[in-house]
Amino acid sequence: MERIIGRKLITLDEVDSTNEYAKRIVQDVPEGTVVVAKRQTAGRGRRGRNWTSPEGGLWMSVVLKPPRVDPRLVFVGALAVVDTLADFGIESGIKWPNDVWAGGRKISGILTEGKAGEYSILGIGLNVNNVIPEELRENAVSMVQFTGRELPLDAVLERLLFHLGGWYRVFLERPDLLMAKVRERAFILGKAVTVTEGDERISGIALDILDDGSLLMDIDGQLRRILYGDVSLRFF
Ligand code: BT5
Repeated sequence: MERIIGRKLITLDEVDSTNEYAKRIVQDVPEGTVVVAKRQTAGRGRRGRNWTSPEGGLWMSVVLKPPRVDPRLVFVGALAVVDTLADFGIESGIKWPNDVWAGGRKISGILTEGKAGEYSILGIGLNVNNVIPEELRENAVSMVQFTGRELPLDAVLERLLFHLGGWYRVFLERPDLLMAKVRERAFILGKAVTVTEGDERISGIALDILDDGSLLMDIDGQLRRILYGDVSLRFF
């Protein structure tokens, strides 16, 4: 199968957000187009949160046109990031649903956005050589802090595109296998967590990640399926 992710690459010095840029050009570019920017002036997380994106990190978005909008696309990004980090000798795990953590801190975040029948945008932020600002240092980390030397961004991007291509195919053809791998890579399973879903805070044990991408929790003996939310780990 032809490799679609990265067949067209748009590189920018500065942009508001690669996800926003990708949405603006979606009608004019082929599926698999990748937008990469050296820095973002308005990098975004979920629910309008900020994503700090100075020079030195990898900030990118992939334009995809899958048959339908599927929330499991986020795991294509997470698995590809975990594999990319492993290529550079960094062990990491998936914090359901959209973070990758290494050494107890967040190294990458993924933001998927889609419009049914039109497009899906897979946005990935990966801290590579960028300095983490003071206020995030407790919870965020860059690859360079593990490797001790700066990494060539193009080499990191090359590995990431390679793994994205592979996992995107698995996503399209065998989403059950994609989810099996996510379960293997998820580090929250079996742990006490608090999930914030909208205004609700739900505390319990994270039992499993189901094939539809949702999180199965044990809340005082009751099973509950959480479709999407923010997870924080609790320590007793
Ligand atoms: C995410 O949101 O983790 C998704 C981040 C997606 C960023 C990429 S970069 C390319 C593309 N273009 C965009 O504009 N976005 C995507 P969320 O789960 O809401 O986490 C946001 C939180 O992560 C913030 O509130 C901070 O606490 C923290 N954070 C911000 N910048 C960070 C960084 N560089 N590294 C680690 N944590 C960070």
